[in-house]
Amino acid sequence: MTIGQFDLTDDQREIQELARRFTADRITPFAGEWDEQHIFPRDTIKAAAELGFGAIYVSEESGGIALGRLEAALIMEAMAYGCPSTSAFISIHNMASWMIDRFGSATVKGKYLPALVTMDQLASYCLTEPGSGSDAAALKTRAVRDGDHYVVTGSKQFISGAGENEVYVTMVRTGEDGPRGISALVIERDMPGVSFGANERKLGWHSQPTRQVTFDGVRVPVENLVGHEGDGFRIAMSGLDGGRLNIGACSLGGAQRCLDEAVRYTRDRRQFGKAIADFQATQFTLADMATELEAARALLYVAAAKVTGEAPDKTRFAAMAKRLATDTGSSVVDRALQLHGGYGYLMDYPIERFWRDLRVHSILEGTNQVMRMIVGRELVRE
Ligand code: FAD
Ligand code: 2MC
Repeated sequence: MTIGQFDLTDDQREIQELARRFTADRITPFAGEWDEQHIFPRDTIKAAAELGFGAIYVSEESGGIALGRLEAALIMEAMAYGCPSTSAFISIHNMASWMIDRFGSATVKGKYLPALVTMDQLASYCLTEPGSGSDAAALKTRAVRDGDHYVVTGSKQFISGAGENEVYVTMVRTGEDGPRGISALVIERDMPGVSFGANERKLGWHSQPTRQVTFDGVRVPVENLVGHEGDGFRIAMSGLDGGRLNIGACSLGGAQRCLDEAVRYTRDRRQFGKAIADFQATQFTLADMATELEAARALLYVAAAKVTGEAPDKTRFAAMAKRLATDTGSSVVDRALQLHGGYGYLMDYPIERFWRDLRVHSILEGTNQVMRMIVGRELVRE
């Protein structure tokens, strides 16, 4: 879709169909078990890479499939129909890999991207610290230059994939306080001095681990710098422009699944002598769910086109779309749960898993208050 053209192209429909088929075969039948037993589905993730889904917007020169952000959103949305947690995990890998491809030197790209595009190695994105979440530019992990190495000390909090993933695109302080003193470094899991906390016990996102990462005097070659010293915050934020679209898309996909489940369930379930879908109250609820979902999807697709096209207002649109898609997604899933009555609360039906998985999308990759901050301050600045 280009802006002003309100339909997907044939190529976009084809990629969407490919992702839907992959989801139906490889994700949907297993996602309940991954959630319940906290299984990290590395084989399925590797199979996604065979379709190019490990490097969706990485350039072809680096082995990626070089698609736009709308195509990425379509893929994430389709996979989230089966499992939002696994889809979001793949999104984070894509974001970190893209940062290396877009801003890295030939050396750092050559060193890491071949194994990342095939997902033989997986990448994490390390911005948040125990003392700096929303105020990301206050991060304290320090990298001090020592000859042709940086010596990195500090810790990162809530890192998706930590412990499992091999590659950590890490925002570190090489200079002054504030955003301009931050650089982006690629750190490997197996470098001496890297260690991991316990796997966090979470409400949702059970198909992937979340851990603290600690760097204790880790010696990282200077060639692992992504971009120049001081560029790290800008690089981290431009990664998040796309990441936020994908998280929004994961909410749309999860919510669409729950809407479809609710339509099916309310047509089958009978009370007071008829299907509950025959009550107008039910139809009005379903109508609102579908309408709000389509509105959020439309904004997200426009925002995705803006990020692909490097539009000047892309960050604001990505923030608006993330805020609306994640809040709407959770609200749609909540109503789907209500329409299932007591059964919606049981693990026998998938709704409660989506309810738990989508909840965190309003918090991570920037809370929805931070999204409002990004939009609001630009509005009053204009
Ligand atoms: P805080 O910043 O302490 O915020 C607490 C509350 O205060 C929030 O409601 C917030 O919106 C509000 N608030 C803060 N400042 C303001 C303000 N100025 N105005 C209004 N309200 C405000 N991070 C990574 O770097 N990499 C990852 O892979 C990653 N994965 C994650 C996975 C999970 C499961 C979770 C839960 C988090 C993950 N995060 C990751 C961290 C996530 O990005 C942060 O949790 C998030 O940015 C919020 O930071 P915080 O938790 O420190 O909350
Ligand atoms: N693209 C490029 N550059 C950007 C940018 C973007 N989207 N956003 C900001 N910048 C630049 C900005 O232009 C400025 O550059 P300069 O110094 O040249 O003027 C610099 O970065 C600093 O920007 P701000 O002045 O906006 O920085 P501030 O400290 O006020 O706050 C804020 C920015 C609040 C928007 C940012 O800290 C933020 O997004 N916080 C939320 C943190 C977050 O999203 N964490 C997610 C972690 S990842 C995760 O959760 C996962 C699951 C992977």
